[in-house]
Amino acid sequence: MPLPNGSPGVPVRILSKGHPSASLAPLGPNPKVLLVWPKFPPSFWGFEGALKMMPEAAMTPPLGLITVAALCPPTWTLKLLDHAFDEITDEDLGCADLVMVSAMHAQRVDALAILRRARALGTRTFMGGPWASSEPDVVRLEADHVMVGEAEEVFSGVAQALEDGTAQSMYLVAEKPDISRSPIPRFDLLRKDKYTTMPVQFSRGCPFQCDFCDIITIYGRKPRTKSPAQLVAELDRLRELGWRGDVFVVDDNFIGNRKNALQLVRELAVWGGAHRHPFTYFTQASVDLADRPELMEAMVAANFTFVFLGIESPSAEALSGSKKFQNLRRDNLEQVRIIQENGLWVLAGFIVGFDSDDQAIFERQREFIERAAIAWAMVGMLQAPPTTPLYDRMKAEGRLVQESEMTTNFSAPNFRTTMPLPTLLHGLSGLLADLYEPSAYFRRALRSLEVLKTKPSQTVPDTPVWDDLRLLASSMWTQGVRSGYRRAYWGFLGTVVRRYRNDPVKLGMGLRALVAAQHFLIYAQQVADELERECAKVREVASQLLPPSLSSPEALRSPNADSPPEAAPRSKKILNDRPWPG
Ligand code: B12
Ligand code: SF4
Repeated sequence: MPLPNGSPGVPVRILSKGHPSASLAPLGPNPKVLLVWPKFPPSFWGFEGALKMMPEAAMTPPLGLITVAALCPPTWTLKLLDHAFDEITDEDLGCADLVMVSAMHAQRVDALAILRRARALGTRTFMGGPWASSEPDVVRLEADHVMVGEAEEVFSGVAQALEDGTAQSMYLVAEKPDISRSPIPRFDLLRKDKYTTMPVQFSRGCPFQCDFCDIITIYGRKPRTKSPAQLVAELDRLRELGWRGDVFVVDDNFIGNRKNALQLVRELAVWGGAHRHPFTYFTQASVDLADRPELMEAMVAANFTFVFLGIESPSAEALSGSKKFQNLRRDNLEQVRIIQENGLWVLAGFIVGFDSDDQAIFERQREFIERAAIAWAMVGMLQAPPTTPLYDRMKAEGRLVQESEMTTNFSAPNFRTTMPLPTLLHGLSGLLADLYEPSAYFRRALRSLEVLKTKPSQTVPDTPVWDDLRLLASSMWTQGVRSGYRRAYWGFLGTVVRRYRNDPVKLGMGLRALVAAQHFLIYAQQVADELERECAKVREVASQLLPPSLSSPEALRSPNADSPPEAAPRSKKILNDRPWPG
């Protein structure tokens, strides 16, 4: 059913499913609205270990929620709570007229707990964000209203319906909005001292078609961008609010629309020059960034310092099998090197568990990562997120083993893999342990600085020296005195200071790698141990269910052995019922 969208002249369709929530009273024109961002479990990109040494409590705030906040009528009273550091009391939930929750899948345990608490206290709930968009049928059981899709062009109509008491239980936003009409997010609602990084978004969507990716099913394959002036206005707002330092351009693929990205970074360079470069930027991009010298040069001129690449695999079979064709056009190692030589420090994501992977993949990944000198390499398991072509294929092949259980990219896959599960768990465990063995990590980090060719235009924003000194002191105590890797720590610190004291950008990157070690080294080890424990359990369950010839360690270890068809899925349930290491 089409609903008024409140943006005159813009025909955006909302398909409403379910029932009008008639039993729920109108909110009236002045509701008190609580915006909640649930907790994450510890994760690779959560930097929990490093955060313990800092006054900040989280990396990045919830951009989706503060964007929705900017779409709320001005007569609504808004309060934002980030459960990473804010307590959420019954009073907060009970006194609100509406609790609006945003979450990605990884936050679902806490998101559900918050929705249930609010409901028990008689408060209305509304859920949106990437998880609601990918699994609305799970979310709708717990929330009074659910939005699937992006809010920009429809939210004023929905807000009106909430005020009037005619709001629906489910909104499916049929079209992707034109984000050049997106308002400036309500950065003012954030406790900025609690975050290390501020997010802005220039584009949504990605032109590629990797079969495991739900970006394209949630945000579409046609990248939509804001105008450069719009993004500059967001940066102006952040600057006025006193922010200095890191800004994460959270685009799915910053170069999805290269022409607009180039136009933006040229304007950012001018804007930065006029304001003594208050920010340093980082973003996510596809590896073909290496083929765009003009774009890399302009990004560096605008003060971009690092970039996350989705490399995924050194195996051509894995890349073509997953339709990641853009990574097959050239040698990815060479592309990484070009990007590093153009002044951008590279971090990247890698995946194991593709159908074509065999036991050799772990060593191939390790070798690639070492040769590419990628200090922060996230090697995770392939997962089949709902809505993706991979999910549909696994379902059609009868290989899905659970609907919605994985918590991180290190959880066992949610489908039956061709490689026996114990081999996969054990192989990833070994790979993580090798990559994040302290001397291997620091050696790689040092090489990543050696290959990086910083440019004179890159600068380090003026942040209070006192903050940096305090962090260094805390790092020296925690990592340099109390950690088990203190020798590698001091060796790295000494070399970085000696070599790069006259190159503030490299020095800064080196210190980031140093502090991040407290997260990556510990977290990777915990995950590696957990994977081994899971592996042992899978073998144990298999040995109870299978004849000895199929459940012997050799049979389960060998990629050529018949995989134990029943054992893997049944043991999966045990695996994911358990919390991840913290
Ligand atoms: C930045 C980012 C991160 C950052 C910061 C997270 C943060 N604090 O926001 C970091 C790097 C930490 C991160 C990590 C991860 N991320 Co992430 N991340 C993103 C990214 C690129 C941008 C998020 C963002 O700010 N978007 C901009 C806002 C404006 O968009 P939005 O949130 O969708 O909001 C709109 C609508 O959804 C809606 N809406 C949102 N909330 C609400 C609420 C209500 C009530 C309503 C009505 C509407 C509504 O309106 C908004 C405006 O249109 C997204 C991709 C994307 N395009 O969103 C992935 C994404 C959210 N991440 C994803 C994943 C999987 C992860 C990881 C699990 C990856 C991993 N390998 O470990 C980790 C988990 C994090 C953890 N600590 O455990 C997935 C989530 C999939 C899902 N279905 O839930 C996404 C979609 C990317 C992907 N497909 O891979 N991530
Ligand atoms: S390049 Fe990245 S964002 Fe684009 S479809 Fe592939 S995995 Fe998704």
